Amino acid sequence: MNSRYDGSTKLHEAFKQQFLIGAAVNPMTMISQRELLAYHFNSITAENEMKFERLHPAENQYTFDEADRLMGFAKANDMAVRGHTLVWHNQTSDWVFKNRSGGIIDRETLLARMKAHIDTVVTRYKGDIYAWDVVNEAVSDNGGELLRSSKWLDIIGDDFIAKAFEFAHAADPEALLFYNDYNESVPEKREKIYTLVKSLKDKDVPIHGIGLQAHWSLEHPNLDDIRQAIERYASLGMKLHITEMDVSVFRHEDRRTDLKAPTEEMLARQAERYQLFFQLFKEYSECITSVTFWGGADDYTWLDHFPVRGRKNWPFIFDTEQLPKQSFWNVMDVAQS
Ligand code: HAH
Repeated sequence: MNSRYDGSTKLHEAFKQQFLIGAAVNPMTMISQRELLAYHFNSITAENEMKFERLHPAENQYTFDEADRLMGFAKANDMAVRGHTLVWHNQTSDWVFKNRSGGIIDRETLLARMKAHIDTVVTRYKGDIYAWDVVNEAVSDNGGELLRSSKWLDIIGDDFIAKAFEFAHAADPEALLFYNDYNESVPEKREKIYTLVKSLKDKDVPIHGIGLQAHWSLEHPNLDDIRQAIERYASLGMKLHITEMDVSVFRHEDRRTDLKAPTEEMLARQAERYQLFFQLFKEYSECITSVTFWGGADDYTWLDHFPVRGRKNWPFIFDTEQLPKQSFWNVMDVAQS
């Protein structure tokens, strides 16, 4: 047993009465974080490998190799898989919206392409992917506008969202289908997400849950706004998944690039925040059934160099050596309290 993961309590076991504990993975971290992932997590999501552009780069070409490897990793380690994501305005191949001469296609053609994509992908992983982010980030961050402008919206119209859910449900009637978004706890956007999901529900669209991305930071959002978001979404009878959690050590406006490591103050505040978040998740574990981090440990995060080039971030509960931070111990305390 010369492993670092040698019998101490596993995070996912500590929360087995409440929710799954997930991590987003990619082909690199499935190797570099293999032991950590296998030990502490019982659910994974593809950070990028199941996005439209990766799976379906040309109309008659599907590329499933990396996604299949991820499914194999999950199976070998007895993990659940959340699918991410079927319909999104980003990381979607350009061909989808164009005809052979480069012009924009019509509604019926785009719906047929959407259906073909969803059918093929959802059917391939039927029975193995238990939940899908069917539509990602369709709600606008801007003022009065409900839906963000996108090619899906422009070409198909408002019902592109309902259609995506219907196609996914037809392909796998057992899969849990989610609407997933960020800034989910900001009151104005929360109300828009609520309005969208309510309208889907009122039309009997097969939607089962809301994904709260939870890209949070040391001060934002405040706990009360998160609580209100959970309550508001749960009031629609939706299951809730925390889908992409990370806690940036920088404020949104902070642009500094000089830090080589997080300060003690940042780590202490982060640990405090993680404790409060997990207390809240535990309190609402009737409706929250999965908590996924958007990575495994601080050695790799999409927040390195985003949104500030040349700046590293340390948003997780395991450090750059993949060892527990104070945040991890605080989360464990919540599980055992
Ligand atoms: C998420 N968007 C996406 O859902 C996920 O697929 C991606 O890997 C990372 C984050 C969050 C986001 C963004 O990409 C850009 C601006 C705001 C928020």
